[in-house]
Amino acid sequence: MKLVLATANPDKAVEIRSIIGASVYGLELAPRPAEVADVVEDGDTLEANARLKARAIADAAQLPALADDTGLEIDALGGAPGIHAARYAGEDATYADNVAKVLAEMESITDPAERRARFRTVVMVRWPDGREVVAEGVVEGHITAGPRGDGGFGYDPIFVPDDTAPRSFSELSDDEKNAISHRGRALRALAEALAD
Ligand code: ITT
Repeated sequence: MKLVLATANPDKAVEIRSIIGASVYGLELAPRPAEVADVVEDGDTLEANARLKARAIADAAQLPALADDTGLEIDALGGAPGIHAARYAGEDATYADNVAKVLAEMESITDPAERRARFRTVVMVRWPDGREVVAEGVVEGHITAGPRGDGGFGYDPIFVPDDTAPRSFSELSDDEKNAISHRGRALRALAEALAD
């Protein structure tokens, strides 16, 4: 089976390759075609945004495309940043800008029980003819008081999964993160659905 990766985020691409490579035997994953313009992610849900990315890449490559859309839901912020995780601190925000904004907004909340959050990923394979297979993965945890660890990307330094507390995602090895992460869970569920 040959799939084209829809993500333009190289950090996500590394994780997707590692997880799906271990879950689907004989899978060939082609890189995102360089000539495809950035996809405007203006859907209202993770699934809608995954579909926008998968459709654009499947149409351009005329091959089935694998897309992932991920959100971080923080209860104390009413579910924000949610589907707006990439640009939470503004259009050209860096990972550090987004992390700083979340920490500033949560500064007054000191009880970890009131800092509950979860990552949610929707993954999709979409064929050029419109057929789709969709799966979701969630990991529950809390937001730290400050960044911890050097690994991972995005909000990893401030997210502690319940499964590995007190270590943040950034304090885990790549394999440890993939074994419990939103993306790992979503992609393994997708692999099962594809096998069916
Ligand atoms: P593509 O749309 O091109 O795939 P993106 O970076 O916009 O890349 P998402 O919309 O899925 O991807 O993710 C939004 C942001 O959420 C992303 O830029 C990171 O800041 C953050 N994020 C996603 N996955 C993450 C993870 O596993 N750990 C920490 N932060 C993550």
